[in-house]
Amino acid sequence: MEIQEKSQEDTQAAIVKKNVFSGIQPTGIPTLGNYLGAMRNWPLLQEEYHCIYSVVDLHSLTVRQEPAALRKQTLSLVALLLACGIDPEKSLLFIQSHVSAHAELAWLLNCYTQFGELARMTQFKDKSAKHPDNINAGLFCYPVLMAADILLYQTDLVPVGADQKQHMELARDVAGRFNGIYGEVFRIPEPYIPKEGARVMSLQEPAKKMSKSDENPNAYILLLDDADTILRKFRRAVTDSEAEVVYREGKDGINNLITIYSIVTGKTVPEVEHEFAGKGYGDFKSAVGEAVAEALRPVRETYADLLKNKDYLAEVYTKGAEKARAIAGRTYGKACKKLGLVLPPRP
Ligand code: ATP
Ligand code: LTN
Repeated sequence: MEIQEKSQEDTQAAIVKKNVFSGIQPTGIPTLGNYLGAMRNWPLLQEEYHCIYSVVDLHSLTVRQEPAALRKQTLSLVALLLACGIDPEKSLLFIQSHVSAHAELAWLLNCYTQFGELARMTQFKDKSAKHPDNINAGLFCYPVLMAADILLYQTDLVPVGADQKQHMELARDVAGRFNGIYGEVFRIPEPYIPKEGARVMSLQEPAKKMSKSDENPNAYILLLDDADTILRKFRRAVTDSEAEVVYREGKDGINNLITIYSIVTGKTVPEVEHEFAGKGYGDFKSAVGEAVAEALRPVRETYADLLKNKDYLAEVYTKGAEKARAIAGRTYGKACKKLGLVLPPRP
């Protein structure tokens, strides 16, 4: 009887288990911002949800990449995601270009997305300003490919940083529009943005988000920076002319450091303020640097081990893509059928 009840519970849990999808571009080594805003949360979700994570290499082509570097960064990111705690027995991990349905569905969705909607995207405006000599059609349609990524897996939740909110709104609008014409093809996804760390700021210009493409390397912490580099960058972090470690409007630099310290140590903001009451910024910056270096140490060490085992990495992303292809193919086939495309005969 007990066993029967337990198995019923398991079946119900399986039925209600929600789907999670997220992606990260192989455009370089991820920063502390990518980690605290997104990657750190991915392994935490894998017990409760069906999680699918992807290294979105097609997205990274919207900005010019050096082929050898892209290849290296893609494999390195697979290793880094595993080092952060993604367990391939629990989650799917794959490389976006290995599942052709992403590019295929993006084309269909392009035809249901308006020029005006894409022209409003702030990421498009920022990146066009940054690369005025390469404002390509892929950069413009980037959010549609992201919508395809998410919608292929009937995703409920998308763990991302706050900067992706506008793209999430677009994915929801396009899905709703398609469903409105053709019936329920796509599940409408929700963004899953952490309360803390959703927007980690630059260490040099704390009003700007921390970005791996910043020209000044002191502005960001990379996940693979060694302890000395991390300490040095935090010691150079821009703060203000006061000397009080308190979270208050107008103290962007200190607020950012308090947020980072609070996440990596698990202490609340008042606890952090109390710990550094009466101490100077120098002590505080060193403490933040040490805490971050310590938090990233296991990631760095596991990553180095994983990278030595290329066969294992290949096995993980090959199996991941096989499973992803099966799920994505179902949604893509359904969308094609609804649109009136003649489906090829089954092999
Ligand atoms: P790029 O700088 O190359 O344009 P990016 O770092 O903005 O890239 P991705 O690498 O695709 O973009 O980002 C992966 C995840 O990291 C996304 O969920 C994004 O929201 C999150 N993220 C990026 N920067 C930050 C930040 N400064 N703070 C918090 N989360 C961030
Ligand atoms: N645009 C995202 C990366 C991304 C993504 C996704 C995130 C591409 N496809 C699907 C979540 C779900 C970015 O962070 N720059």
